[in-house]
Amino acid sequence: MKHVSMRQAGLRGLIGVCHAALAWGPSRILGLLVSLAMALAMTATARAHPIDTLQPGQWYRVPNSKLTSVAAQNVPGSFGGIMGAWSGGAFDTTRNRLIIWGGGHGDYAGNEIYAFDVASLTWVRLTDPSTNVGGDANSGYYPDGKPRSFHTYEYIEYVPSIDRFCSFGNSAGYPGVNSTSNIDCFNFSTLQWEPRRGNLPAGAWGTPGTAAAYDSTTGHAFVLGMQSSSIVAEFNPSTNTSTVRSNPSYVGYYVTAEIDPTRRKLVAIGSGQQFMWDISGTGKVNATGLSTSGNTGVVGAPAPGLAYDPVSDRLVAWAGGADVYTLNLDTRVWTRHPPAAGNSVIPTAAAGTGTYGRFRYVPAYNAFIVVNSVSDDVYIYKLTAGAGQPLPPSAPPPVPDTTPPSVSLSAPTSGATISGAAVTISANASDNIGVAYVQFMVNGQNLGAADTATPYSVAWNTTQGRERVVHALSRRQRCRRKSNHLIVDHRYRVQSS
Ligand SMILES: [Ca+2]
Repeated sequence: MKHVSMRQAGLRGLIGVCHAALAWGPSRILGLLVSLAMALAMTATARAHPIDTLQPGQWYRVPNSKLTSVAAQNVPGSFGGIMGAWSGGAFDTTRNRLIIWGGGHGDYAGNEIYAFDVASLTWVRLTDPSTNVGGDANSGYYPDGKPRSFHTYEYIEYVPSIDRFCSFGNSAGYPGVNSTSNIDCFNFSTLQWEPRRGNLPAGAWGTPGTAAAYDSTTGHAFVLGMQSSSIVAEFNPSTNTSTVRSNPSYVGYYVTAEIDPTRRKLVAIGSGQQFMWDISGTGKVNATGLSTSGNTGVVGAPAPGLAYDPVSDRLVAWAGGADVYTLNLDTRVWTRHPPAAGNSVIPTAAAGTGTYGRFRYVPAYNAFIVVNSVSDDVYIYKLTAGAGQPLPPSAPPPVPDTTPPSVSLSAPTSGATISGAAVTISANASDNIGVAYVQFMVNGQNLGAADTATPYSVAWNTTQGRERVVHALSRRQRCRRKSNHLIVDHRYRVQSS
């Protein structure tokens, strides 16, 4: 009689489930790259962007790009005040949009935000104006809790480090001339103003004409007050705290502020003034009068456009017409750049109240953008050759992990009698985010390497091992969640002779 012994062995399928970080395993990444390459190719052939063919020194007038086309209706005051009433703009480098927000005083009550989308060359109204424009003007807010309408001068900036559009203090809140030290930021994802992030120190607010600039090195914003006791404040958006960074000095109205990140200088220029602060260190620094030569005419303009160009490593100024000016902070020389031969587009005159932040650099296209009034078109200018730095493709939104993973041993069936040196064990595994791997185990020991791709299987040499020999058929299935692994046990009756 043939001797038959039975061993009982628990076979375990261990499934590793991708939570977030592991969700993009090698196979998933490959698929993403393929589809991205196809999308880019299709875009290039289907629709060229006018900026793509703009040559250095050329201007482009965007057809039908007057902000009036999307203006809010039935708002007290004149819509033109949103730019013309000493108001500026900012540039959202994440979404490639020029942001317009302003008005205030007796000019315009609307606190709605507009964006000019560079990719589609169209305006969009991101929010609607508050309907109740009463309340306490000293608070800086309308009764609905949203910031009032203000002369925004040059104190509004997009802050990439927190992906927010922020107002650093404010002036001339509708309908009066009230100023506040409020630091309010707007979230483009939720299209909501957030709770106040803090308040500026004295000297950085309270007078018209305040200017601000974003520092790409620190991710902080620098804010420059006006008049006799003006100071520079540095705002850290990760702690919502402001630090006084300069001793008080006199800075008159109508300047625009920008940071040269290469030389670590905060520069303010306009109405004949030129100031500079060294922001490379910490602590308080004094304003330095900036003595320049060359084509300095643009300095006399009220709050001219001023934006740093990373390609030429220059500050670029504009104050109407087709000429553009660059400042080399090493030599302190201004250079005038007349339009290129063949350029036929001349932008409209700058607003007499100032251009402020409505002249901006567009990194994605290596170009500049400006808008002068609600009834003027948008203009785009190319200073240097070369394409821009395309926006990074948006990361796919994280998938909520709401479904527990599941795994089962599909063959042989649990409780089956198996034998031999190469029994194929197969498993099924699934999860709403992704399955990282399936690890087979025998009595707690790994059986082969983790299987990272379907079909999940392993060859089991049942003639080896030290499993306990039993003579009764047994079957046990256990399932439990252990961290992000799901473990399923099957028991098999192993027959050997
Ligand atoms: Ca600025």
